[in-house]
Amino acid sequence: MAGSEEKQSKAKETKAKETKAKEPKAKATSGGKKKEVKKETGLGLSHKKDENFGEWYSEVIVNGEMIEYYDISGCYIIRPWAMSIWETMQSFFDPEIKKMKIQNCYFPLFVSPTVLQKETDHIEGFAPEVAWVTKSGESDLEVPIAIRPTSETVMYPYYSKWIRGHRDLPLKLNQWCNVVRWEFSNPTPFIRSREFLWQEGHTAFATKEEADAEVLDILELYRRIYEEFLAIPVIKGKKSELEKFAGGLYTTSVEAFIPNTGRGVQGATSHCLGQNFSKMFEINFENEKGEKAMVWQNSWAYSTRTIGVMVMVHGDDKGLVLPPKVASVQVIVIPVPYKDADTQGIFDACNATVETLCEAGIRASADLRDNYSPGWKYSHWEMRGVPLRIEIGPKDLANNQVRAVRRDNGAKVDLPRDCLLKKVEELIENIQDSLFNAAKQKRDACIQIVKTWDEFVVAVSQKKLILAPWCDEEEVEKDVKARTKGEMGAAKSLCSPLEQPEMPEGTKCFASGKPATKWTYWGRSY
Ligand code: 87F
Repeated sequence: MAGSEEKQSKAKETKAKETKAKEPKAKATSGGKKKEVKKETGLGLSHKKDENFGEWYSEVIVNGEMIEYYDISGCYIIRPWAMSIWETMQSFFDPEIKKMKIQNCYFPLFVSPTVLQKETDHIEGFAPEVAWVTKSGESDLEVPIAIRPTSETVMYPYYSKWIRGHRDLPLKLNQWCNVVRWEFSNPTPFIRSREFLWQEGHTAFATKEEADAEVLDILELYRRIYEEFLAIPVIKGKKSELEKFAGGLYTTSVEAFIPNTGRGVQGATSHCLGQNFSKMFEINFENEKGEKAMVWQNSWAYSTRTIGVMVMVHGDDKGLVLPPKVASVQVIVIPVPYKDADTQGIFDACNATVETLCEAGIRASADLRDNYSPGWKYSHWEMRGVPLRIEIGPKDLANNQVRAVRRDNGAKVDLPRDCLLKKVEELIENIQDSLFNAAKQKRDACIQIVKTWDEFVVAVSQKKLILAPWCDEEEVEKDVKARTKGEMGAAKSLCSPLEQPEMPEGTKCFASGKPATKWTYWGRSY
């Protein structure tokens, strides 16, 4: 997470209009908006992704039935269509961490002020974002109670109690929960909301080596969530001193990029906390030699932000585009009956198709509603991003085939019913791969290598994802931020990729002219 200084300046910062997801004041539907794309079906989006990204995003998550706006700014209803995506990611991540012997637990939502403020260093910059309960009914609470923005201070007093000797280590806990951060800048559903869902892992080890290894194991799981499930390319890297979690030793992250806005987005973080918290919370143990030692700790999290990044990267002017691996409906089967066609025969074929697919583990369903036309249903399921549509009409019935239409590229293909399952499996796999490849190609096209300050300034104005040789000095990063400050927000370091390109002898820092020590990604960010 961003350093404290960054947090404070963020609260004041105004972001450019183009990235803003509009907060509707009264009614959150698209009613009354422009009707450019809307056809006779009454569905469709009134804003285009390339023309007004912020409005497009707001509209697509509402019309795609992921989000309903709520009457508290920065808070959103996560509807089943989005929640199921969260659950799919959970059902990958949870067993993976259990294989690593990490156990689930649940700590309370409320934090007493003494505990919260125990850790003054890291809380200082975040204090404005902490929400407090001050009343019960009409009476003031004797002591106000904070709502967790993260759980270090909630959990670590108990780590101190539970860890006594080396046999109590490692202690590896995770919780799936909500957290509240009262953000003041530009709330955006999923991306920056005042309440969000996440998992937070908190682990304690006897040695730094074990902690270091886990940081990277978790980071790899985060990469897999993005790349294998959400079909989004990410960069694994290390945060700068300015951008790391101030309470920790070092921070690693996976960074995604939104080409439309030219902004980087921190996808998930895995921190090595070192011994900062064990000192503060007295998390000590007796080691094998009978000496008193302090534990080494990590903490790591990914949140519902993942879903927002997915929408921003893959969505198009027809609505959501869901990668098959996270779509709760992978195949939607739609009957296309004509006046004198064998309607019952078509419906039976639809049901049989769904059954064949579901039996093989494909998430398929038929839309047999008789109060909507096939055309309306096409738009409806396109808006919701279902990866593959199967249409069955009289001609298909006669030819013992179905028509398959891909959501990602609109390609249509007739599939003989006797090899339907195999073909659909291939298509689904192909769609997943194509989405990733298309996203990677688009992201890579935005990467610009710069060597000098002048090139950097141009690249920032062109909304690039900048890779530059850097001297890795905090003062220089502060200077970069100050010199690029504007109404679109300053450029900052995103991460230094773990896989470093070669650095030729004598390479200079793009910003200071001093000797460069590492390649670092830079850009504006969410
Ligand atoms: C907001 C208010 C109070 C971020 C905050 O990244 C405290 C905080 O500590 C705060 N916003 N952070 C940093 C969170 C660090 C860390 N916690 C566990 C993670 C991963 C999961």
